[in-house]
Amino acid sequence: MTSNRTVALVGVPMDLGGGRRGVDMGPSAVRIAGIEEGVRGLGNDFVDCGNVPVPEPASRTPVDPKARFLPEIARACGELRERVEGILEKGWFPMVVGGNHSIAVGTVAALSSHYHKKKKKIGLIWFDAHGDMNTPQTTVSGNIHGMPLACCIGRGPKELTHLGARFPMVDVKKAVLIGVRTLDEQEKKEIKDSGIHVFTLRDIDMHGIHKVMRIAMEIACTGTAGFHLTFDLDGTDPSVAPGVGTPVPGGTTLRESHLIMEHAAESGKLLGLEMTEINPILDNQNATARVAVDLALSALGKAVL
Ligand SMILES: [Mn+2]
Repeated sequence: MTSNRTVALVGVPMDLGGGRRGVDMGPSAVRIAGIEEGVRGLGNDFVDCGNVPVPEPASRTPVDPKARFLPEIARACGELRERVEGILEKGWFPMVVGGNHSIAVGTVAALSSHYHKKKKKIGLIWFDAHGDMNTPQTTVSGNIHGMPLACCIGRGPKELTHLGARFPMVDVKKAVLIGVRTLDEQEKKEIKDSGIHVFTLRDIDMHGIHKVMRIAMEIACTGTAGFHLTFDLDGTDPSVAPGVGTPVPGGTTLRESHLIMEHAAESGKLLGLEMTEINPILDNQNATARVAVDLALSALGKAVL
């Protein structure tokens, strides 16, 4: 299957809002791993829109210990929103590469705003080992990369929850969290209280990723223009993707990860794709960026046959 569209890459070298340094090199690692050649090889056009400028953590002092670097992250996400909205207005397909997962707030703000203007909603599939459902009230670390899913469904600092033209950017009933296998105690309460759909690794083990994705896409696509897939590389097993900011054992296999992407491609409902938390410092010869490229190509329709 080829897709024959224009894929527009935006890098976000965001290293604010996480614990361990290095994910700012993710966009560069993905370019070096051959994203352009891969996308073109599927019959698409490719436009590299460059990187959104993000300040170096060392050049800034976090003010709020419960939401570290919030003003800087909100500014970068605002700029990302503008760029991705521009891409959508041209009819191009946005591929956003991070950077830590806080960048998803900007991408989702863009998609939500773009479709809101057309009087449509968007669905959201969030693939992750973690919940990303903390808020400044529940966080232990103060790291904003543990909060972006909460922000997308309207829970969190106003600077992030109100980045889009619509509030909440995504209705909680149209959002699905997949791959989760570690949660903070407070975060568990947030998840239950929010009513978000969650498929843990146990659910994937019990039912298979095929069934989980079919249900997830039905939730995210019913009554919406389609869905955004934001893929945290730490959702896959560390044996597959060792170079991630916060590795957690027991993730999806390489094949399960590809099947997620293949389902997304076959649905014809994928509005945007995001690959986050690639950390070349912790990686093995850029293996994680290469996996990220292969997975992204599957989401664009690359198939074995
Ligand atoms: Mn994440």
